[in-house]
Amino acid sequence: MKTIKLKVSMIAAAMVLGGCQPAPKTNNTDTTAPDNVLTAEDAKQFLVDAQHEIEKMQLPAAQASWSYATNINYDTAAVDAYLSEKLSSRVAELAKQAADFNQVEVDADTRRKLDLMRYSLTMPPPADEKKSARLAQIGSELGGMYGKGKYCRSEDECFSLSQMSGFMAESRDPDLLLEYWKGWRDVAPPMKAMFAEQVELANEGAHELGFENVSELWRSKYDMPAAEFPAALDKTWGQVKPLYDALHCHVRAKLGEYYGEDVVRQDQAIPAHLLGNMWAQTWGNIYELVKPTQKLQVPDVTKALADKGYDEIKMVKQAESFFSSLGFAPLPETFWERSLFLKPKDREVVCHASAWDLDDKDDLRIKMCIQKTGEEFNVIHHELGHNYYQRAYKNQPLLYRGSANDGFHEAIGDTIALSITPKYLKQIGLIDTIPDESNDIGMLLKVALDKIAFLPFGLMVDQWRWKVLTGEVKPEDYNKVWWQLREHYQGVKAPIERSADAFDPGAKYHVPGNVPYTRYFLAHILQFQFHKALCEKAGDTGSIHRCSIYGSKEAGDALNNMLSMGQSETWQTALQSLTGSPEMDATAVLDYFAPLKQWLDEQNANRNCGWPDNT
Ligand code: X8Z
Ligand code: ZN
Repeated sequence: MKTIKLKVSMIAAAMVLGGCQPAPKTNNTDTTAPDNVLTAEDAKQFLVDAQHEIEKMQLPAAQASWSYATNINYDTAAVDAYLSEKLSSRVAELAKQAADFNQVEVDADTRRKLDLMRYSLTMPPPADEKKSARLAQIGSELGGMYGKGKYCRSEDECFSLSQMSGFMAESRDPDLLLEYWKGWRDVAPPMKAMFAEQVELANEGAHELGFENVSELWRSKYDMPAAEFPAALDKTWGQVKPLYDALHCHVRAKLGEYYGEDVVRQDQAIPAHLLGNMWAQTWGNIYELVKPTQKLQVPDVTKALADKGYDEIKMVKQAESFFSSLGFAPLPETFWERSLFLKPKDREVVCHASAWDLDDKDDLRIKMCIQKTGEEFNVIHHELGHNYYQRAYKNQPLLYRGSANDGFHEAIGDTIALSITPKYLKQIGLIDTIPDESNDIGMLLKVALDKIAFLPFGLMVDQWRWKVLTGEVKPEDYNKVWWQLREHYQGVKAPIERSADAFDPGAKYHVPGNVPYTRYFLAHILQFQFHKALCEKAGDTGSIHRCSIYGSKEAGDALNNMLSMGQSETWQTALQSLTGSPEMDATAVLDYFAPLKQWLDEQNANRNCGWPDNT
């Protein structure tokens, strides 16, 4: 992860990689300005050169990274680590040079670019060559360990994560669920020592860049002081917590009815293996267990895709056509030629879905081991949202080729997926009739099980990581604190005692992959703000949860305007340009789910809600 394009990190979000040309003037080397004093002109020239140099280094690094992620072996690992180290060590040098201009008076645009350069690395390497190479090697190895991870029940019966995710979604046998839950987590203990070493090395790099530690660096990227960012998150979480608590209460009660109250105790956190997802981060797969008792029509997208004969490529084409209906140009031919849509049988790949922009021109790709489910249909929209964002800002200067903040990048495809309503499914022929509004509680509950259940998970991953990165939590307490936070935020607990060497955070892609996670919390709030604003532009005046912006050029134009800004303005300005307000605000979430909240409160009236706070 390092790319400005993120390529290396594979998600679209990230950072600059680095390098630049004739060394920019620094305090030590400048010979043109009197007394070696850096000037605003020097800063501008430095940025021109630096962006040019980085641009040239990025493509090969991204190609090596793609080759590794789509074919994990000894050689691709070596080339990826080599080029990624070259790039990130050069970017780190440039970031330090950018800091030399901290006291120079420059215009706002120059200051923004210099700052973006300083913040661009996720795991900054120390200047020491050996340490920098070791950091790159660890990054590459951890990614490979996760990608290759599997659980073997016996010598000749092994399961991939994709397979086990499918079982977790469908099985209702608690013993089997526990077996997969536990089996997958066995991939992580071997990562722990390397992860701890990586933290040390990257903290050294962050320190050289003038940050206390990597935590401060990560929190510096939000157009506000790093120290104020956690409070902004807490405020938003406070807005949605009553809705989460109501959902949790209902789900726990229904799981208690199904599995027995000895398995799901009604005064405790919910055991993590029963929620239909390997990490208990989205719960939509247990809709059937928690749905209202009255018969409701809720479209089953997985079934509709099968009934209509959709294969993986057709699912992607359908998602593309949504963006086309908004006025976005079709994806390039190379997207179809170079993307990875299916899990290959002959080699190991990193199946975790990602979107790539290799050259900042038109080489867009996704990498996914697509399953033919409604859930994955949403993930395809998510990934394409990254690609369309990347294309919209490709003409910005390199340092502005990014999203307004990383939550924006994660929110775009999800925003589009909020428009996969029954009305839309009927329009594209996936279902035959649109259920009337009396069925809406079912649909709202299904969406909440994914989107509202996700929120505390989206928050806690980096609450854990920030503590790890500041050194507040040491390796011996990694797992203990992970589960304290899981319980505190999510009200979810480990179903069995965890062993002393367990490293459960390592069993979540973004931890070994070093992808900051707060972006997904932000995205889950922002997407409702975007959806509301776009529905207004589209002139859809009905209930917000029934709105689809499919076919609206007005909505498409408004969206494209924000996407094309890239990172050239603060995220608050970008947000205002689309929604009319610069504030991140969960009111749009609460409005969307208002009928469900009322229904949940009625269901929960005589129930015991909540779980013991362990902090
Ligand atoms: O990692 C992703 C995307 C790629 S950026 C598939 N997501 C998070 C996750 O899977 O944990 C999307 C939602 C949360
Ligand atoms: Zn994403």
